[in-house]
Amino acid sequence: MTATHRPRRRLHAALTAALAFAISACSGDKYPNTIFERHTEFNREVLSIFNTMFFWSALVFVLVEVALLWVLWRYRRREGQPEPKHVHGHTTLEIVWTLIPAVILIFLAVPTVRAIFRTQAKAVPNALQVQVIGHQWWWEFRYPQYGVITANELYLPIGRTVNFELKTADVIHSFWIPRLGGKRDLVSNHTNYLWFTPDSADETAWNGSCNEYCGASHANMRFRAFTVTPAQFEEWTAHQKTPAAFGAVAPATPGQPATQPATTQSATTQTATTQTATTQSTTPVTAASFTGWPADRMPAYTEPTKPIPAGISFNAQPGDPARGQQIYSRSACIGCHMISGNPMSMGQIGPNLTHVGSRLTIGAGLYPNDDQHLALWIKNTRAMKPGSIMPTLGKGEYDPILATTVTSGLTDQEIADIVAYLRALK
Ligand code: HEC
Ligand SMILES: [Cu+2]
Repeated sequence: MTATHRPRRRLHAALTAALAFAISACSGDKYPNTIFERHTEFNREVLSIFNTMFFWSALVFVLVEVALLWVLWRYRRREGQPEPKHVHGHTTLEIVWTLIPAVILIFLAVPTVRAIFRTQAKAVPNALQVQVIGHQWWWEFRYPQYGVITANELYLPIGRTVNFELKTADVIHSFWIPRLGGKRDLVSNHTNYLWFTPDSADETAWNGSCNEYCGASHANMRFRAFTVTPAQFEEWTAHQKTPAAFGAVAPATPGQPATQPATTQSATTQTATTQTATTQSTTPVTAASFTGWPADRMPAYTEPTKPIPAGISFNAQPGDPARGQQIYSRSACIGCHMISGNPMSMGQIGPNLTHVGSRLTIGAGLYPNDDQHLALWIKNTRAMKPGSIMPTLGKGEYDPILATTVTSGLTDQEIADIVAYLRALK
């Protein structure tokens, strides 16, 4: 007897251990995308619906299993017993077991539907408005009350209700920050709403992602959300509103052409402070103000982990930002990207690059924003991110979508200069 039962006992022990592991997965920073948290009224509500569902499902499970076991035991086969009477159908029983699940479903549906309506109803009047626009395969965030447009990095003040207006520029996407709230779809030709208040959140970074399959780089359509203090948020928006931090040009006054950027100045003489002083920004940024989440305070779970694809390399001297600005301003970039303060760069197709140097990631959270990744990104975007709308621009690189080699593209040195320019756009 013992010999045949031991394997089964081991199986039970293994299953119990697996279950314990699965349950322990429900909490803590080790599971950075858990939904079992209570940082906003939205995820408190989701958690309470989850608990309600879990309670009713567990109850049904236990009752059904007990009834099953009882029937198995009570009506087990006995020696010398006559064959049992065959029956078919029992109207009362069937009505009862149809009604009970229906009642249970009502118990589940009412709080669920109520939560859906509540979270997409009008938010409180002083809520922070954020327009979220999904693009293949990146996120645009607009703060209309502050005149700020940015991409892939969302800043939220702790304690203030944020009202998201969810739209898409192309196909259906879905917005989700698992530990704060969502997910809700971005539907073509339709606006969805969602609001929540990060009222018990720390100052930290959170992962966000697209959760509705949207094409080749759906899995590469991520973002980061940062919850910051209200004071930091005000500083951040004030900084984001200013024109580019490098080589900005005063907007043309009627009848007068825009002044030319100081591209002849050597990069080394252009310190950040003189640049800030020469731009026409209305809100000068002091060195002490908060201009973005510090890279050294990124929690490990928000660090990009994607390795650089094989077969792409880069070799150049350190770039010059002033030369980079000139090359950028006469390249295809300006047709797709906006840099406020650079009147050549008015494109609307790709992410706004006005303060790209202050972002911690590029390519919708895919890679860290450093010289090497930025250079490789510009050199062969489509190798770095499959399907990308941004074309491969490096001379001699193979563009996998056009299936041709780029002959009149940018050299590594030109790319290094552009990188120096973009990195200076803090
Ligand atoms: C045809 C339009 C197009 C052109 C031309 C183009 N880009 Fe892009 N760019 C995009 C799009 C679209 C994205 C977003 C790609 C993604 O993440 O899927 C992007 C992303 C980027 C990013 C990453 C931004 C971020 O925050 O993630 C940088 C940097 C960038 N482009 C720089 C350049 C430079 C420099 C040039 C010129 C040498 C250029 N782009 C030319 C469309 C374009
Ligand atoms: Cu998407």
